[in-house]
Amino acid sequence: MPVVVVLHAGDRPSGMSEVERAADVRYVEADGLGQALTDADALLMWDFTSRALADPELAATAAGLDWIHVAGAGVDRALVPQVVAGDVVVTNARGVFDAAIAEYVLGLVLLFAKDFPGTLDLQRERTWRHRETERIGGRTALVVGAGPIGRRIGTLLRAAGLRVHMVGRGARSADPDFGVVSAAADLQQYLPDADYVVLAAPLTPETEGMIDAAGLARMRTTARLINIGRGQLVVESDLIDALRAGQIAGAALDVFQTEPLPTDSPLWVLPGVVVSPHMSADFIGWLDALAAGFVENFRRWRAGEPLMNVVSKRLGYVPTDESPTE
Ligand code: OXD
Repeated sequence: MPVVVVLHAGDRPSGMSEVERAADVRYVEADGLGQALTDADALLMWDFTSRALADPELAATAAGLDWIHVAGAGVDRALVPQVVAGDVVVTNARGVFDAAIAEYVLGLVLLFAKDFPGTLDLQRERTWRHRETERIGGRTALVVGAGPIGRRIGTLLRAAGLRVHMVGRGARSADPDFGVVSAAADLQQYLPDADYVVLAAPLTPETEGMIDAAGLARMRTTARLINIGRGQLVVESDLIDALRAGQIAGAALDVFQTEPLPTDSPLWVLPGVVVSPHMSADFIGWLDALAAGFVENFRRWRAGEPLMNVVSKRLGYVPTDESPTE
């Protein structure tokens, strides 16, 4: 029987009976990972936020496995140098989250434009204060990340009347859904045109810190930044400075450099900032959907069939027809 290690943070996946019948499944938290992995064949990173593989010894063992499945979209925690260099195949949960995240982002755009937080504050005070609110129709959203999540965000925002400018790894002029997709290398030049800058890119060496003081200075003073990708896409201290200086109007942040966001972070209380606890993807039923994706991939792995959602370890995400590799 193959040995499958499930790394979790206290909440085991359900719906694993098929896997348990066909494999020796070891459920462990980070402190038990080293021992569990010694003779293992596969690892399910059910806790996709775990930094356990930052440990070089564990990373070397993981690199010698046959397969690592990450129960999440972002694989940045799994792609440590040893894993990238090794032969181990890495897969993820691509596709599970696209619609939920897109809905969440549309909600944030509406929250800002229609000032729902202001309405709730006034309601709490029993104050009747009429205000005018912004239209979203005709506003421009710059969506950074042209993978399935970014594309679904772009599609939904466009359906809601926004003008959408997509930015991906490489530029292209004949994208089937968006026509033009611009290159992330030219991001700085597009920032001044955007009312909403939405970060939906994977965290890779190329995207880390892509929004810094220089980029924030190029954004409109009325613009809002929405980050549902990874905290490290933004230089958080630069963002705090920009918000304090009124260089941008606000930010909706679902991800942070340190999670949970420390209680003394100024982001909790800065005006115009919406803080949420890394939940944009987590629709009711997401855990079952994640487990089902793993079980299907396990079936394929046992049957020697091609796995779903194989990550390019060089790129840091699953390439698709619409996300060119160059
Ligand atoms: C993910 C996430 O990567 O939810 O899946 O951030």
